[in-house]
Amino acid sequence: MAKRALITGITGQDGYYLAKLLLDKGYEVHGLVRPDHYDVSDRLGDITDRVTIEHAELTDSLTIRVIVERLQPDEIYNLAAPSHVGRSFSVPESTIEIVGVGCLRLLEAVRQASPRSRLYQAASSEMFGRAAVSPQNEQTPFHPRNPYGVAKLAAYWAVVNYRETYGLFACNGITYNHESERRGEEFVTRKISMAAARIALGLQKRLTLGNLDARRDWGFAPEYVEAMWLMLQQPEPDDFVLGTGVTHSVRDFCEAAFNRVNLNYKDFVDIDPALVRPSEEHLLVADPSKAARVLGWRARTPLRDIVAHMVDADLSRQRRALR
Ligand code: G4F
Repeated sequence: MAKRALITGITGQDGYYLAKLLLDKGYEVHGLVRPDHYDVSDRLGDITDRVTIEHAELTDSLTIRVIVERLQPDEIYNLAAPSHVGRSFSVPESTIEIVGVGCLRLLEAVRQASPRSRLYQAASSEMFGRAAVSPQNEQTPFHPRNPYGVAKLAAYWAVVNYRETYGLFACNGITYNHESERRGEEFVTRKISMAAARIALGLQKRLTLGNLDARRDWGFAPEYVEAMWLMLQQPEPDDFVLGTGVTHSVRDFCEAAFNRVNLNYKDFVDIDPALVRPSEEHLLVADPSKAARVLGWRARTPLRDIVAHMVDADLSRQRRALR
């Protein structure tokens, strides 16, 4: 019989790639989306008709429990979150409510109604925040520096507690930044790839950014969902750091993106101090050796190829819109 998976946040970047991966493996895939989100075809594209949509807010424990009880999923992937770190400073309470308590609601639903379901929680490198050491691994102490990181840490500990207290098969994937042509335009990589494409086509004149010296450990999103799946196939539940182990600056990303369209970023980029975050960390880089050793997983695509993939996709999209 086909395995059944429930993905929260299926309309996001990772939700799409994970759903595609699971469908290709023969899973029956259900996706949880907000009740007001009826037409998901703009987000799910070619896989829209292959997934079943379930409607619930992550703030609605009753409906979540009913869905989990009815589906009895083999695997649950909790990817839903307001994932913009900068924005979480203006909405700290709802960030904790959806990310932190939302995860707890799912764990409770599993504990009460479907205890053999395996659960993956999308944890984040933002939990390390002011990291004492670099690179970070599964033993590195946490010190989140923004509401998003605090909320992800609450969810992380809820997962660990339900695993240790109730014996649930629940795992945290502590992911560093992972990008693709499906990344939201509010994130810096997509903002840059889109701007490079639009400027090359004469559709935009300038690009305004914050801190060009901020460094990130950027990987390729389709590879990260493979690790999520692998984590739930192990004999024992565990937590894993998922990243490339290499950092680049926002400036490096800009340079590569504009080079791709034969332009120099220096001629087009403006800096707006308002886009610089209240507390920025510069040391976040993964030590993904445990994932390599236990899961056999490695990030494979170098940044220049990720940039090329994103800029080329945005060029094609913009050209199609012009026709
Ligand atoms: O693309 P970003 O907004 O991603 P950020 O904050 O690192 O968060 C992403 O990765 C985390 C780790 O996986 C996730 F937990 C989180 O959900 C999200 O997926 O910003 C990257 C860097 C930051 O240092 C930011 O200050 O780019 C810098 N930056 C510079 N100018 C900018 C801009 N970021 C944005 N969004 N927009 C700018 O104009």
